[in-house]
Amino acid sequence: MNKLFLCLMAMMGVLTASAQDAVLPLIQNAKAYESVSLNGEWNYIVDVQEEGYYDYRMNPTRWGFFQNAKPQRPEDLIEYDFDKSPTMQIPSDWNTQDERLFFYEGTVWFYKQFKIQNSKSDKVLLYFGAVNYDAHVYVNGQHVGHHIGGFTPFNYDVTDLLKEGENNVIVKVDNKRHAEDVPTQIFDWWNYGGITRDVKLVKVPALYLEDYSLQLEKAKGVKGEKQKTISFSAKLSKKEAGHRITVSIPELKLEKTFTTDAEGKVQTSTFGIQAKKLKLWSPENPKLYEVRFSVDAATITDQIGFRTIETKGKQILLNGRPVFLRGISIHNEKPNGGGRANSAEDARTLLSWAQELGCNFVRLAHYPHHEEMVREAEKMGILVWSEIPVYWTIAWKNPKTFENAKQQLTDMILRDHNRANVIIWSIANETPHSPERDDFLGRLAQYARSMDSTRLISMAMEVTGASNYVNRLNDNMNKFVDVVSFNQYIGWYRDVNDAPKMKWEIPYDKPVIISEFGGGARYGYHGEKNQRWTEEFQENLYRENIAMLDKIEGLSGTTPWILKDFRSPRRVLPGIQDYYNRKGLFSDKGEKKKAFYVLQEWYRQKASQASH
Ligand code: GCB
Repeated sequence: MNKLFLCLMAMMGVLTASAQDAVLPLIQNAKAYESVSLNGEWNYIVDVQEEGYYDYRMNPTRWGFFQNAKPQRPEDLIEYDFDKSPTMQIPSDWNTQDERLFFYEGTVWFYKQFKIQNSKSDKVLLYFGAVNYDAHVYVNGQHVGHHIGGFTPFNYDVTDLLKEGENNVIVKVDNKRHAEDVPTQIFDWWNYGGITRDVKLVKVPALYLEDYSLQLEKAKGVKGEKQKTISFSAKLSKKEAGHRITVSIPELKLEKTFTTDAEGKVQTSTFGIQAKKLKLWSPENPKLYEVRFSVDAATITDQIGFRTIETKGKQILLNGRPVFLRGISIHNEKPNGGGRANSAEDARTLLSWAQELGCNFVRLAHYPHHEEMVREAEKMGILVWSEIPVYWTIAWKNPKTFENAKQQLTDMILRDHNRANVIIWSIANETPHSPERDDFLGRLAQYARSMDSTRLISMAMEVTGASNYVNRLNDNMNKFVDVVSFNQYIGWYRDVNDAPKMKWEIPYDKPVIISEFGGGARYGYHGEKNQRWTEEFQENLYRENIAMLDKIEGLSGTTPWILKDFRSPRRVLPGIQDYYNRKGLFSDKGEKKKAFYVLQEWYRQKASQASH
């Protein structure tokens, strides 16, 4: 097959054998391996009409930009040139990097040239932390894969495509919205496009641990037990029996060896450890152990904490003791101004604000955040609710939409299932009730549970059964979730004076989380408490809501909306919103609004009453 034919096949979605082989399941703990960062300056071409992809008849073009062609003779016609195109820093979103692209939703091509010298590694994976939304990836002109979903990592085996000396990666990124996508066409946050998280080449051995899970077994009443049980499972990158996988925790003087079955797996196996030896992970003591995993001669390390999370009636039990989740919702936006947050430093700033507020919990809304948000939160002792963007009116009947949501859920779980602080997988937000939606979400919840039975499943529901002053939660999804969570906006989308009169009926014997409440205020705008958009209005709204919500039976936590003002195309009011949703307790520049102190005060009280 000649190269042009291969390229055409790739363009038409007919992947070549090598390209198809390149798509690999997500590697567990990519951080643990030696890697070469491809972050930094990438050239980019804004391609409004996808000239680099289709010809004028909408067939695959023979001028495909992925070829990075250069004129060979003076008469050659080539109408693009990556080397002469502008550059932007990767990772980033294009909207805040180039002012022409602030509102742009479409295709941008990215190009990075890099050198490989004396590379000695058995296998090389090209790893993307996230690309929003639709990405075609090419290495040295060869299509290696197509990925959809803007917030989850993915990787390809590019070992055979790389060569000594100069190489290039080209990524076609498209963030146009479609009704069948996840999220769908309408959502209340900025559709930041681009290669928004780190890109790297990860060097792995020929045989490596594709996935592993190490955690404390869920057991009622762990308190007082003499022996605790740890469970381990693993999967190699090849289906080969007889390989030895050793798990060791030097600090605990613990070492166990397991042998893989014909599938290359270690099925869930358990072993005991003396209870008094093991320090459990908790917000008060976020203890992480260094754990070494060896496959044959190769060893990687991870930092792992041990804790249990379960529910009992209307309580959430962390390490066997009831916990009240003093939370806040967060978007994965930079702490100062808009733009996608993309570093551990951004994560630390956002999380330190949450801690100052008195939080022991964050809802990472409405999609999987940067891995560092989860890892930093784990080190800081902050529990996490992690979510996929099944948001509002998803195309419930479309099987591809279901597969897409399922894939995003899979990759979210795969990436973070060894993080002790992640306690809730959320499968949706504010979805309209219908039999199709129930079927979709029911299957998704069951799938999430089959992937990870050790954590709690939830989703942010809506209150639908409201009569005058009685709010009744009535959602068929109740039977699939461990924690009943719902959003409510008394004081913002409904009169705040209703708050003292409201009665809440939650007819389920399950813990309750109020996954959203809040209202907007522009920082520095002051007035009476009934003057919308003032800090005083928002402050009063928080006071009234807290008084009302605190009375809900089984209330196990809240994650008010939201830590910081965030960009949204829905929020256009000049002088007030200016394309920001103003429900933040911090302004977009990180200034505290008055309502911050109201919530902080309540959380202080809650903390002083709590065992966690
Ligand atoms: C909601 C959504 C959230 C919005 C928020 C609002 O219920 O879940 O994504 O941003 O309301 O500000 O209206």
